[in-house]
Amino acid sequence: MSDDQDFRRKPLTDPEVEIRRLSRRGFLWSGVSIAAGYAGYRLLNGAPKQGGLPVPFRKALEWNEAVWSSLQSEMLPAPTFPIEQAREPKVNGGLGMSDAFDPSAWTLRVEGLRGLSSPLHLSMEDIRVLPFTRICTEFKCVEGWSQIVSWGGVKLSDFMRKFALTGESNRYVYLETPDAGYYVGIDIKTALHPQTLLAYEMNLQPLAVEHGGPLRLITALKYGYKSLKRIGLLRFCDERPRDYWAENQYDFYAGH
Ligand SMILES: Nc1nc2c(c(=O)[nH]1)N[C@H]1C(S)=C(S)[C@@H](COP(=O)(O)O)O[C@H]1N2
Ligand SMILES: [Mo]
Repeated sequence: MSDDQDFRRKPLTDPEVEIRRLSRRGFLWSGVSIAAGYAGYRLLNGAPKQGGLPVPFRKALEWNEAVWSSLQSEMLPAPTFPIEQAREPKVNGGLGMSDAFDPSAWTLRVEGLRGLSSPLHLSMEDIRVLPFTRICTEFKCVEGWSQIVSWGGVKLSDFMRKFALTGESNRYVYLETPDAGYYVGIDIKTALHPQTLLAYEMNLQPLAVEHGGPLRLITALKYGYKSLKRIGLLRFCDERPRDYWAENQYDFYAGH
């Protein structure tokens, strides 16, 4: 006879009896855990201290750090290439790229950084004075083409450090074109990654309007659809923001 036949034969218990039995057991267990908690507290209180923390807490902290760094290591840098291999990518994706756009009148609106009571409006001059970074990585479109491209600009992490604030406690960044026709959300780890730039240079030239000039996002870890061209708004937020392609059944994280 197989086990599951055996199981089916087992008489059903009256649900009320079963509930009473379980709650009595629950009550006993709660007594046990209060006692265990108190014993644990006594132990902790008497525990040797290391760096101002009782050792068990210190261990938990170390464990947290190990988990965190293993999460970080999932975000290894994308491979880089010699700049001689860089070529112009094709112009792809015109969402939010309306004709009526005057790059000389452009400003970047920044909202939601902690400690920021009203939005910032930044010009390209404000952005050009920030530390400059250039990366040469493979730009991959989910449609199946890729191209080695060099990008220059300011790391989003440097930008965040400069403007404030404790943006790192926000969980997401939301970006939108000036006409709100295209919009993207990225998680904070991607935002802080050293290969995530606010780019204004492509292949050593000023970023052309059709490639997202004056300022676009570049994230080397993600498919091209996350790299929003023509940023009008940058908003730091706690909830996962809207995302054009995630709303159209593509992966929000878009890793490749
Ligand atoms: N504003 C805007 N940004 C966008 C898109 C778009 O349609 N509109 N398409 C994305 C996609 S799918 C890709 S592959 C890249 C292409 O960038 P490129 O035109 O500079 O090659 O831009 C991304 N950023
Ligand atoms: Mo793409």
